[in-house]
Amino acid sequence: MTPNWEVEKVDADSRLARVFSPSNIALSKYWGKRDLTLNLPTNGSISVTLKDFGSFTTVEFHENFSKDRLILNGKEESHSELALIPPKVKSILDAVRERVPGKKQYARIQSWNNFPTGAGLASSASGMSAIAYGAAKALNLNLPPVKISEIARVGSGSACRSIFAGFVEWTRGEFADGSDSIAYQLSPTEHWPLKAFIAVVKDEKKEHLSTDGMELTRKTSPFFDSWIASAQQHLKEFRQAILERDFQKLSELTETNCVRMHACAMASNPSVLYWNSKTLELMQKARELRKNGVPVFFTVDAGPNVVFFCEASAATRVRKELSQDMSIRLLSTEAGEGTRPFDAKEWL
Ligand code: 2P0
Repeated sequence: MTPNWEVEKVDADSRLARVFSPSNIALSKYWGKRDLTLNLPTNGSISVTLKDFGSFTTVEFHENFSKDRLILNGKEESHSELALIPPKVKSILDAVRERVPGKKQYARIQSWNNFPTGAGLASSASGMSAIAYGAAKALNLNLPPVKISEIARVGSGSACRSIFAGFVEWTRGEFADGSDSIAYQLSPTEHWPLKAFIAVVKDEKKEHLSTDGMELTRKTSPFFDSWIASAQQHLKEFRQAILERDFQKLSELTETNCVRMHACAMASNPSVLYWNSKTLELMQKARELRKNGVPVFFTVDAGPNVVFFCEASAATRVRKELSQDMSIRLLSTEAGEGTRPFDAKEWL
């Protein structure tokens, strides 16, 4: 189906906003929740916001709407026989609506992802951040980005990072209400414009949803406490490597963090195993290239696909090496801006 960025308003009384929200890839990963409802993490994380891949989303409020609706990639999403939208989406809408005096209005959300489903790009990160930003904008609320990020987090943890550009940290926080578990920009895109290649290994839906995988890991992996301690402990070094643009250091930290997260998940019962043989082969490929002087490193999210980050100067070489592999589909992008309004005409 062809995306229709230019969604028509119901009529002049509609309160409508169009936003684009990018996906993000964690270098230091969020894997474990200390609060399931608020999506509070057991450890801080650091990500890179992606320039080209994300969700184009229209949020529209109207007094004539009789329920909230979510239309995702052209298809109505309903959570139950009652045709309700997913509870996490409702939580976002309610958190925004409760700030507006007067009669509650229902929303119609239409969201299009411009990346293939199953590409290993967290569609919940871009989708939920787009809804939070779009709802606030449609209702003319002048909320600071950190507040929108907090609202987005309740929809999906990683969504709180997509609000911001470049390198973004999401702190663990200590408080039960989540007020100190916030995302902020560590450094802007232009500080270190890394290139990213996503090697899509398989387009099938993943075996474990992230939330389920995280919970199973937290409850059953004997390595969970060590994973959390290690992830928390390395955050300072991550910040330093990014601020100093120390590629070798960032490579080591990112690959170690990725392997530890997956090792911890794999040790769950039943095992939470996202990799396949191709995943391992691609991870080795990054290491081999780096050994030969090419500044590139890998990371893997909750799926079999491998993301390669490299210095801009190495992008041609990395693309050439990876495009020889006919069994993967290669997507490329770079670090980019955070959630923002978009003019539909830009995309037609
Ligand atoms: C991350 N992931 O930091 C980690 C690394 C996947 C692997 O955040 O349950 O979709 O909605 O809060 O944000 C994916 O988890 O999970 C994720 P919920 P989310 O990017």
